[in-house]
Amino acid sequence: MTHPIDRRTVLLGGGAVVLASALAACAPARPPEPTPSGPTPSGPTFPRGFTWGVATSAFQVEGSTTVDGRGPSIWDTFAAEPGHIDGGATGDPAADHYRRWSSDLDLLVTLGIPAYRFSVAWPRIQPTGSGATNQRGIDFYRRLVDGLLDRGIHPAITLYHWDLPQPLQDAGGWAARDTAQRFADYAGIVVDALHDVDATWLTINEPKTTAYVGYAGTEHAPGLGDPDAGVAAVHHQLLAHGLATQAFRASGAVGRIGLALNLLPVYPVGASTKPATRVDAVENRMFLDPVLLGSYPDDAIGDLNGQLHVDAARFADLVQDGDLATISTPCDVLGVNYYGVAMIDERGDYVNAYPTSAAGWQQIHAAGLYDLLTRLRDDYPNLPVVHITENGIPDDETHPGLEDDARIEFLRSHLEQAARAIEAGVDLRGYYAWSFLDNFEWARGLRQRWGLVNVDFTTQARTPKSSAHWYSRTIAATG
Ligand code: GCO
Repeated sequence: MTHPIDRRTVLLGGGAVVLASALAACAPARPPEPTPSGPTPSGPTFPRGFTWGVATSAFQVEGSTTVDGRGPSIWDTFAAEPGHIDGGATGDPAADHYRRWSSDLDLLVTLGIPAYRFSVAWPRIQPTGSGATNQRGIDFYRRLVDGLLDRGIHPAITLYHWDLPQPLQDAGGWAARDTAQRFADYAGIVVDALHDVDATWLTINEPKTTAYVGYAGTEHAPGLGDPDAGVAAVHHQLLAHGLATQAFRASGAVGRIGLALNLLPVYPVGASTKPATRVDAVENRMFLDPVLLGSYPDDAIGDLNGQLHVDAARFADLVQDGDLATISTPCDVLGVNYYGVAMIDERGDYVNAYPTSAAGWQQIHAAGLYDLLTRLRDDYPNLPVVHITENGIPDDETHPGLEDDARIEFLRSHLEQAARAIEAGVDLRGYYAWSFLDNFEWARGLRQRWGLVNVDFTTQARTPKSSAHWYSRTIAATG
C-alpha cells in the first residue's frame, strides 16, 4: 500500500520520523461516542460585531519573489529543489497577488467580506533577515493596508507565515536562539510602520507545523529531518512570539496581538487513554501551556508511545531563565487554525475514524471544533479572545470545479459548531475561512486547491466558487 507523506501526520520517533499515517490506513478504528450536541441551532447565530474574513499567506499568493528588493526565503530554496513540490511549482507566480492586490481587494468588496487575513513576507522587509529596512517592502504592505481600510475591510496581519529569510536559515534558522531576536527586530519594524492601523496582529502562524514538519520532518522547508532541531524550533518560535509581543506593546501600536496555533482535539480509540493524552501534549499543550500558563507540559517529551522521542535534557537547556515569562506575555487574541481531529490508538498511533479530505492529514469532524473551543475555555483561565484564523477544506480532486458543495457543507457545519461554542460561553469573536484564493499549497504545489475563489494559474483569472457566494450570503444574513 502506498500512502502519501502528509504534513500533519508525522510523529517524531527515536530520532527518525515515523509516518503514523501509513499505519492509520490499516488500523481498525471505532469512532468515539458522539459529542453531546444539545439543541441544534436552526441556523447559526453570531453576536453583533463578529468578524468575518478570509485568509491567505504571503508565500502562497504573492509571487513576484525577486522584485522590489525581496530576498530569498527558505521556501524559495526548498521549492527550487526537484522533488519537493508536486508538479515542480514554486512561489512564482503563485496567485500573482503582489501585482493584483488591488483587484483582489475589489473582489473582497464584491463578495462582501469584511476582514482579510494576510501575512507580511519578512524577506521583503529585511532581505537578509536582519539589518536595514527595504522601504519598497514596507510600501507594498502600506498600500495593501490602506487599500483595505479604504474599502472598509479589517486587516488581520500575520508577521510570520513560514517564509524565513534564507540567510537566517544558513545561521541555524529556528533551531538557533538568535533567530528569535531577529524576529523581534523585524516585528518592531513592521509594527512601527503600521502602528496607526487598527489591525489584528498575529506574530507566528502554526509554530507546530514549522517545527515538526520542516525541522523534525522533511516535507516542509527547510526539510532538516532532525527531531532535536524540531523542539528547538518550538522554543525559539515561541520566544520570538513573546519578544515580538513585547515590541508591539512598547511601540504603542493600536490594535491587538496574539499568535495563530493549529490545534486539534485528540481522542483515544480503544481502552487506554494515556497515549492520546501524551499526543495531546505534543499537538496542543506544547504550545498552549507556555503561551497561556508560562510552563511546558511535562508529558510531551519522553520514551513512551505518543511522546516526542528527543533529548529532554537538551531541550531543558534551551529554556533560559525568563524565557517562559517572555513567552507568556499576555496576548489580546488567540488565533485557532482548525482543520480536524486526531484519533490515537493504544500504541500512540494516529488512526482514521472520520472521513478525510483530499489532504490525507485532515480528518473531518466538525463537533471537534466545539470540543476544542470549550476545552480552551475550561483549561486556560487567562484565555484571551479567540478568533478562528483558518478553517477550510481542499477541493475534491475527483470533482474539481466551481460547484464545491463539499466545501459549503464543511463551512456550514463548522460555523454551526462555532455558534454552539459561543452559546456555551466561549468568547469567540471572529472566523476566517482558509482560503480566499486557490494558491501555492506548500508541498502540494498548485494542485491542491483550498480557495473559495478559483484561480486559473495560466491566466490568473479569478472566479468565485459556489462556496464564495454561499459565504457571502451567510455573512450578509448574520451581519
Ligand atoms: C496553515 C497554513 C496554510 C495552509 C492550510 C491548508 O497555516 O496551515 O496556514 O498555509 O495552506 O492550512 O493546508
